[in-house]
Amino acid sequence: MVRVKMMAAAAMTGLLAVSALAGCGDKDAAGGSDDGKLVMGFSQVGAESGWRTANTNDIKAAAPAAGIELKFSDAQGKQENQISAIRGFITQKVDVIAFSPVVTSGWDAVLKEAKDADIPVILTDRAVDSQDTSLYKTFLGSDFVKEGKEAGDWLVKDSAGKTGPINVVELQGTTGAAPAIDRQKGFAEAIAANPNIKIVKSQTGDFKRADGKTVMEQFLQSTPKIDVLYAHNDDMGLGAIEAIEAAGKVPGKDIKIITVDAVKDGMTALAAGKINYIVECSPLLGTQLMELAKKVHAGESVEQRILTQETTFTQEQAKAALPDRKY
Ligand code: GYE
Repeated sequence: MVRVKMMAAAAMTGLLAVSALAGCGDKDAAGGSDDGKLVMGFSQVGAESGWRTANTNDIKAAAPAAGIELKFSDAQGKQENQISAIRGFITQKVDVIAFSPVVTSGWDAVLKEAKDADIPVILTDRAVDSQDTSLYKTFLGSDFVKEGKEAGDWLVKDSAGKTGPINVVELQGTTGAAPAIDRQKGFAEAIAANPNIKIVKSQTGDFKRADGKTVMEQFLQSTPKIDVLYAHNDDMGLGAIEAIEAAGKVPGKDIKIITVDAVKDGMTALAAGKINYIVECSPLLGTQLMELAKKVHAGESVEQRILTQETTFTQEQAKAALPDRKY
């Protein structure tokens, strides 16, 4: 009787084990899905900007083109959603986890969980501040300090020979996000070359158009003389343009505007003379990301840091580039 019971229990355990496996992303012994496809869990920041939409579309198109099954999760701008999405991917035993961390800090615990589960992690677009770099395989994305520096360099050149103070207001990206921290830093370093250039106000607009507009309205009310707006992305710059026009000023002339991203809407405003200069940040990371996923899954070594190729645009260059702009 006891023996029968034990056998029944063993059979049940066996069944449970099988169903547990089947529930785990239908993995085969090699870690792929049943149909041999590599499975990637991807946690996206949200849909805060035109850049983000272009990035999401590119990743969603690149996965099937590379024969990769994509499990896509939108965190709606919240770190806790990203952490639970990553935990979900670990439970599902995906082959590779990729994510664009909304902020830089607070990832060590969940990255450790992925490492313990033997699931390689790829950072895409934004960095984390984890000291232990073995927690992820690589970081694919732009050099945001360089972007900020290029924005500042343009202003230094543009202000050459001008006397008197040049008052700059700054619309920062999401507080604590790598591109906000680094674009602020690079810009500040570059404008130090001209002591006339001063940042008189600096506040977050969360990379969103609506926030760019409301914060610019406040800047306009509180600051009598604004010469330049530096916005960490096109969307905030475009929102600010609405506020500037509503205040009866001419964007691009009364207030010069520098932004980062070079998405179509930004480039259109640049070509129309409402923005003065845009530093490009490419959202088209999908194809490279899928190639990296295949490599890390195969156990091949990859570079710890992979930089995106980027350029800058003046108003004339924007006019020439617009017809072929992909995003
Ligand atoms: O510049 C901004 C987006 O992380 C590089 O996030 C990205 C930034 C991009 O919301 O528009």
